[in-house]
Amino acid sequence: MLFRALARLMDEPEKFSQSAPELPATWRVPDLSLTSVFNLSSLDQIIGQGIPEEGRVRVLYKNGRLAADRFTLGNQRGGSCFANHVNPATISKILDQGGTLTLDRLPQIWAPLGDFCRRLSFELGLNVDASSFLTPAGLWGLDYHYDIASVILLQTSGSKTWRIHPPTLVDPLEQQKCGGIKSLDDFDQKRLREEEPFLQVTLRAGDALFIPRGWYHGGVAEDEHSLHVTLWFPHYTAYSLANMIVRGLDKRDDKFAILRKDVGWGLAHDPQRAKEVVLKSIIDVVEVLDCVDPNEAAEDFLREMRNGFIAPARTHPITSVLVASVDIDTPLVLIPEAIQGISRNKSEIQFDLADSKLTVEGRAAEFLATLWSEDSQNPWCARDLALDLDGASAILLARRLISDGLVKAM
Ligand SMILES: O=C(O)CCC(=O)C(=O)O
Ligand SMILES: [Fe+2]
Repeated sequence: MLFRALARLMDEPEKFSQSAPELPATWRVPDLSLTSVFNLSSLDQIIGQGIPEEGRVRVLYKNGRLAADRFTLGNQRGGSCFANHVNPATISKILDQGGTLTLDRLPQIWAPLGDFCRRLSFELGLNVDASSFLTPAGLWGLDYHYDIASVILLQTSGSKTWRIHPPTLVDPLEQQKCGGIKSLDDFDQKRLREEEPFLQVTLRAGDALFIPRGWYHGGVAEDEHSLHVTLWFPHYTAYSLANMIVRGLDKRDDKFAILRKDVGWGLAHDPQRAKEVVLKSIIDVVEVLDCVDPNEAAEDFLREMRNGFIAPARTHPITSVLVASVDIDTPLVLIPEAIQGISRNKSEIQFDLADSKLTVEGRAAEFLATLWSEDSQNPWCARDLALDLDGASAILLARRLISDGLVKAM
């Protein structure tokens, strides 16, 4: 695997790809151009366009999260079809008064970060998501909290000082999110106020900070604003896999029929019978679990996981179809990270994308599969696809690969 994205972020990408560090760590990124992958002018563009809020935009003001209708257009202008769009003028006012602005699921709306995270996901075999946090000078952003994913904070402009404390609950699960300092018990609140942090660090543009899942963190912007991108590295645990496997026990298969039987009425009045029923259910589940085909379960898992990956960038949906922009000799490159996996069926190859599948036949398919397995960025052209295809069909295929976001013209 070539660490084209990860090596921009850290010096030892291979080591990180094998297992994330167990302790918080901070470093300077080797490729400082990463600071422009998402910066203040990116935010200007996104907010200036008045994007739909869609649960993506969070505004934190005076220790609380503002309801979306406080900073969206509502019915003020343009009628209700723009009601959920962010009002840029309101965002300016709130920022001016000290609010923190957070954007989630950023790879879907900011192409340079989308490209970076798609590639990171490919290199790590893990769907990496990203958010941004903007805090005005001298202010706290979020309350102390922990995240349920390990994160890398990449400071892209300004600076923020972080205090990081060890977890109380090690390896928190999805449903064990932290609701901020007020949701913590007295012991943890006191600890965070009084104990020396494990790490205190001021991040400036080009600095990165790794925070393992479960570790408490809180940050205050220094004497200028602070903007950072948080890269989320999800965790898959035996618990989350078990959930998925148990969900799969609803298949219409006789082997699983026992689990569908009613366990009986009147249990609310009969604790002893309730106990017996629970015991029998445990025995039944264990027995049925024994019949689960691990290959099928692994396929379900991969399918579910791949659905969470960032879809290929479809940058030419119009011209790839309507304009003859590709001829037989136009230099093209594959975008390996647009493809999550491949499977073969006779002379067909199925390319699995995050959101769809593409089937290609014959020697053109073999040619593409080889490029993918070599993680190749070498240029080629439609002529290379014209092995058992005529030239016109090879060009059509190339155009389809471009519109599907697997290939780009150089
Ligand atoms: O910037 C902040 O205040 C919060 C950011 C944060 O918690 C994170 O990036 O995980
Ligand atoms: Fe966080």
